[in-house]
Amino acid sequence: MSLDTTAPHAPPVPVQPAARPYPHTGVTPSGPGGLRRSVVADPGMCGPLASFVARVGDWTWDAVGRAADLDVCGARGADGDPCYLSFHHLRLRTGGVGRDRAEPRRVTFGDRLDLRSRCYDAGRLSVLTSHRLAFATGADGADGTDGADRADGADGAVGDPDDETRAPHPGSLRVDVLNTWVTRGEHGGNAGLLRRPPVGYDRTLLPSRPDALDPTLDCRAARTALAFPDPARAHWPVAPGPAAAVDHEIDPVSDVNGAGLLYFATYVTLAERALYRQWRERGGSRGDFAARALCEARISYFGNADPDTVLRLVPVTRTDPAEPGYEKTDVTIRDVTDGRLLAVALFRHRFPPA
Ligand code: KGA
Repeated sequence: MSLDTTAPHAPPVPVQPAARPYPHTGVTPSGPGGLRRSVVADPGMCGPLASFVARVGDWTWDAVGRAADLDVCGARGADGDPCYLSFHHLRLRTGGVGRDRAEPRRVTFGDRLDLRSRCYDAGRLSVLTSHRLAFATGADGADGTDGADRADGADGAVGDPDDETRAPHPGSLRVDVLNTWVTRGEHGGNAGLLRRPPVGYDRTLLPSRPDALDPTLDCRAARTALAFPDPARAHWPVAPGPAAAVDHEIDPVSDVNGAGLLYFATYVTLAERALYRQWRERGGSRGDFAARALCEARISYFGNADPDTVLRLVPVTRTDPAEPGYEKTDVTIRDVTDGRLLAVALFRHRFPPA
């Protein structure tokens, strides 16, 4: 036991030792295509949304590798060229209200988290992975439930088709990720990726994707409308202020992944940065930007780009006429040179948390 010596005139206050290490590397299989993972949040996944999303990406590759019995990182096509399980669509939704909303930015060092993941065959060389993440309480996640109940709700097991489209429970968040196997085309470069399966990939090892989890129609619509379909909020007016297009030269220091591709988490960083810049131009403060609660983040990846590319990001923000602190922003990301659409993103935020 150590003693608190910061207050010399007060009686010494015993400081409890940190809880014993949590088995954070624990991964157990959980039905077809599924696994459960105990996580202790480390600094690499905390803070920026993109850091959290990057960790979700690692969990996704690991889950697919286990479910399909494949070395995802070393995957190669029949011609010997590398194949990448590229991120094609990502949707993150947070459960809970006000300050209890289970937001990625609330995750801090040492938090105990329960992760349930399931991979599905999504056709056309694609895999859909559904992750549910819940804050556990207590040193072992032992809060009266085993943590799993908190992730899934006591009323539905993971894999229950009736449960698959459910919004996240209070205290949990869910991330649904669609990945597609790709390789570089004959001219190399990142602009013209091609669908290509790696040797040894057996989609029959994965359960079929529930139709309700198919993002294809939404993504197709987003590609033409430059925003995801959202009839319930179609009447929201565009917030007054500048359109605030942001040009960004892909930065080889920070934006490119270990395979030379524009990193999927970088798209999130750039889109959020465009949001922030627009927020500031609308007169918002730094503090208020950070205080907003993230309800949803969504992104469709339509293309990649080479490191010498300049990107143009255009955010369009709309406000709920009935609740002015409730906003959604659609962001497009294009190659400036030819106007090629690389991604469409959506963010929904509430401020102040209520
Ligand atoms: N999500 C879901 N469905 C989509 C979609 C999207 N983003 N984009 C297109 N679709 C649907 C589309 O509606 C169409 O449906 C079908 O997929 C084929 O589209 O056939 P339908 O029913 O009409 P399309 O455009 O013809 O596909 P394609 O030309 O074959 O191109 C597919 C790829 C995956 C090659 C292309 O979309 C692409 O390059 N996307 C970018 C992928 C990417 O770069 N991700 C980030 C890279 O980083 C990364 O993944 C890793 C691993 N990382 O960073 O570590």
